[in-house]
Amino acid sequence: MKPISRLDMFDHAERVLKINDMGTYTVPTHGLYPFQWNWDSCLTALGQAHFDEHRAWTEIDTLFQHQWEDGMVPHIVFHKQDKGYFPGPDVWQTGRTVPTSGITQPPVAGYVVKRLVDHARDPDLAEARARDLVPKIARWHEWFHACRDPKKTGLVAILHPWESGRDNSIDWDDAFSRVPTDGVGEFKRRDTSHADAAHRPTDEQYKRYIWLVQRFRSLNWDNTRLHDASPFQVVDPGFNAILIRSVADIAELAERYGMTGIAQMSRRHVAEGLAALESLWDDRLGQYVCFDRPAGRKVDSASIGGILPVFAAIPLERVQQLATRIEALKARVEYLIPSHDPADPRFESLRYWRGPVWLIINHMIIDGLVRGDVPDLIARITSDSIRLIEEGGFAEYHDPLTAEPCGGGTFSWTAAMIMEFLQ
Ligand code: 9WN
Repeated sequence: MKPISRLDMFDHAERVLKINDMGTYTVPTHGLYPFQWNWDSCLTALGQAHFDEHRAWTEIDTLFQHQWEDGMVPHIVFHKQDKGYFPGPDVWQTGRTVPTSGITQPPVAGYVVKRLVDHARDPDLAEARARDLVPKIARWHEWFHACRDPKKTGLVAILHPWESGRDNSIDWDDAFSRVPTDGVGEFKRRDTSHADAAHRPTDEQYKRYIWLVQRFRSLNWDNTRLHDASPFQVVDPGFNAILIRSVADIAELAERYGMTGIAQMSRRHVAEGLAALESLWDDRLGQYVCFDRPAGRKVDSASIGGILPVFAAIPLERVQQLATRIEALKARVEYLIPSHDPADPRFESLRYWRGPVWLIINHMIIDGLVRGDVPDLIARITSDSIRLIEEGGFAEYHDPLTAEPCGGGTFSWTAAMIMEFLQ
């Protein structure tokens, strides 16, 4: 791979976004992911806004055109047929005119919309588009609170590892081992024909992914039943932090636009979420950890999901502790921040969410660290992120020890995040 110079990097990133632009939505990368993915799209819009704000808003509008009647925003919208990805619409069978998957993904939309508004060069455009999106995003948030926190604990559960966006994280290993594989027929994975199998989840994990899809499909994707029917219900601190942050950002926009009901309801959820998040703090690891709902216990796993809460308005003392946690990781990798602690024997530097660095995560963590008065650490994470692209190109993710590019290449959210880092 030809190294990418820092001087050319911004323009190069813009080219990547244009290559992946399908007109009204952007694919994460051609081949491996030929559809619209929920959190990819939202984070990609942050990059598009650097050169075309209209286009950025369209990206999010398109996603919300496929919001379900119950409020859920699906994790994939299958705009066009493409045999290159498994599982496609024929497996999900959600019965929608434009097919979608039946699960969701980390709700970054609220955060992204507020960021687009705050950085807008065209504030009138931003306000008009945000006014339309705020009630839709608030409905999605309400869906989370109603369907993924039925006992009103203040925290929501994911029902499928794909919902976390961190598909094969070590966080899920225990809970996932209780997901059966019986009744899963033969299938042909497509991902491993585009990307190195050694960088991807295992076949065993794929069987369990599909078992869960089949289970939810047998319940007609009725979200009032899915939570209790799922053997996999994990409370991920990172996912919850993203939700809490987005709810807080929507509260602020709603207040600005006189949408008082949304603002009040959102503020209440933020307060409940932040209070409950505290129960996931782990003193030994110095970070947050997941909670396995059916097993009724915390998960002993030092992943990036437990550092991501810095993205929400957690107490300042916790921000400092998470900064210390990242400082400790500095000695174990060449490039921050690994998605799992290398001190854990389960760490794998090349395998997807079990070790590699993801620039979207670096972006959110940097944003949160601003409250912590740690400029050197922020500068270090930013420069590591840029060095990864210089050395490994616009890959989906990178080895934190060597910068080896992994997964798909020419990747939209990697390009978008670089534009944010370089701004
Ligand atoms: C399943 C598109 C998506 C990201 C996820 C990432 C990966 C899909 C897959 O790719 O997941 O949704 O097939 O591996 O884990 O975060 O949104 O880039």
